[in-house]
Amino acid sequence: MLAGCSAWPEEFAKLYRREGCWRGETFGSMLRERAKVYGDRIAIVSGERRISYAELDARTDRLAEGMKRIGIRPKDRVVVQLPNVAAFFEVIFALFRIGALPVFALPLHRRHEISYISEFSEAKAYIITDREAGFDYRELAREVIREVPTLDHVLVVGEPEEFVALEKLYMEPETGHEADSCKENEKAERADDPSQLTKSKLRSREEFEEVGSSMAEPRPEDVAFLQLSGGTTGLPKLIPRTHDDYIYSLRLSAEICGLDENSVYLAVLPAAHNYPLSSPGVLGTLYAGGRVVLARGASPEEAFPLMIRERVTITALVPPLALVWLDAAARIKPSFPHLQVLQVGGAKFSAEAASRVKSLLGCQLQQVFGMAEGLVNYTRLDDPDETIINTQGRPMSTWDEIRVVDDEDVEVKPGEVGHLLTRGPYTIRGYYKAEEHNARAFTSDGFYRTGDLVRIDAAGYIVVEGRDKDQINRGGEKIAAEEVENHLLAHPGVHDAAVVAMLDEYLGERTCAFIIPKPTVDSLPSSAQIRAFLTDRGLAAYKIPDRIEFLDSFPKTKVGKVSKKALRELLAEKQRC
Ligand code: OOB
Repeated sequence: MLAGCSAWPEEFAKLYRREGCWRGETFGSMLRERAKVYGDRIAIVSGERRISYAELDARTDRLAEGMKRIGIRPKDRVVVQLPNVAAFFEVIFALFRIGALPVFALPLHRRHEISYISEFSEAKAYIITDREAGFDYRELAREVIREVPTLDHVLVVGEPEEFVALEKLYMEPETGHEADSCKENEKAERADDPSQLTKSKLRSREEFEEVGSSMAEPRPEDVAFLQLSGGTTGLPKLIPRTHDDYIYSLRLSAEICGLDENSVYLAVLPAAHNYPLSSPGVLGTLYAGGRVVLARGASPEEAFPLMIRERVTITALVPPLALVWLDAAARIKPSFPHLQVLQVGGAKFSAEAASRVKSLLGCQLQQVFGMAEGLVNYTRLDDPDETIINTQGRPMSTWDEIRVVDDEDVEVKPGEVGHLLTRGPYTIRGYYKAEEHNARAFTSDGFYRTGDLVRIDAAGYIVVEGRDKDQINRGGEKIAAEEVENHLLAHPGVHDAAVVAMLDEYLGERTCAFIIPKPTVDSLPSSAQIRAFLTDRGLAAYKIPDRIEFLDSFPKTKVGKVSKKALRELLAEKQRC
């Protein structure tokens, strides 16, 4: 296994293989197999582009060759920050084929997050799009490469400016000819001289073939990629997922969601999130031989026509988006004759909203309670309405082990609320290079402490009751309070800072920062100044506090720690006024 990752103990690995959870597949072989079976059938629809399985497979191969030519090797880390475009999947499958590891960044991440994960993972390359949603990622790349010495390459989907166009890597090295039959997505300018591809890294064909042939195929037990954790600490944590464990999770997800080659999955959430990637998401749909439709925006105006045109059968939303869709559906009464399942997850979906899904959208609701660390729970499609509306589902695998415990790690009585611990065939045994944190985040026998407070009903279904982790769940986007607090503390006018969740009708939660100003500072910094300061530090916009309150001191717990509970109560009082 990759250095810095925790493998499953051998007896568990044996068990998961014996029980058929881990079947020895890799993502590279999975796509090859699907291309053999489904050849000309469409795998991905992105705007006007329709890419067949065979084409996806062939383009992935060419891209993998191009990446090897510029020096991407097995186990190299490559930060991928792309919106929902077809290149996202060509890139990750190419990296999987090489045995290099995508490190998934979210489109909303900015200098602080990208520099940190690039540096921490010692990434060799950073793959971006040129512009998206009014933001120029090349400008971000310019800042990031100044801070991260390991980054040899910036590859750009679209107009590369001084960087390298990803499209050039699909070309044959000697001729400079594009080896691609799907030309409409290519940019006009192409290098006649392939040595233009990168300043120094392009190898001759001989050298490349020699290096290429010495590269071992990735193995199923190898780490396939690193994903970002929602985080509870000052610095984001990276989650290593293996081919074996991740493919198991998406195979099972596809089964539970009834996917087959006639399924059409609409991806409206950013595909780098674990939920739209694998629950069953894009990868589960490809596993089942279905069709993935990529949406650039999630609004009903964009998504509804696409649902009808592409005969979408399943899609996945976070609760705030589901509310917007339900309101729009109540207004315009659309008809989605093909839609079978609407998944809602990532944050708690209210029973009230859940009960409106079937009548307004004409499909079954499926609640999804999962985490990038592994465990995913689903309500089943044939569950009674009451279960679907009031619970967050049950674990997808019979090999998922669940414990609900009190503060002393003793199991609570059935039906009582406690901390959810879990281990299983697709739940990690440790974060990447985080030994100290792992000792706290996992029990000594390998259970992951999810930080969620849950109860389990008589039928074994989980109801999420709250959270004991220091995190804000802002409509599905996770924010580690400590990370934002550390940035606030760097402000010269801030003496102390505490970030808490603030209840919000639409997003479920927003963030509020309580600040004690430095007594030595003449004038109090304004909320706007503090926000601008955080933005300047390169923090993603969704982490910037929605509300800022100034206090002279913080309420304390009996042991002298800042009482976030008291701060939340204070906030609720202020909200009532
Ligand atoms: C998903 O993954 P993450 O890693 O962004 O966030 C995980 C956390 C959970 O520990 C829980 O606190 C919260 O998000 N959460 C929910 C929930 N789904 C996730 N809380 C209440 N109700 C739900 N339905 O969010 C994720 C990963 C895979 C599938 C679905 C969601």
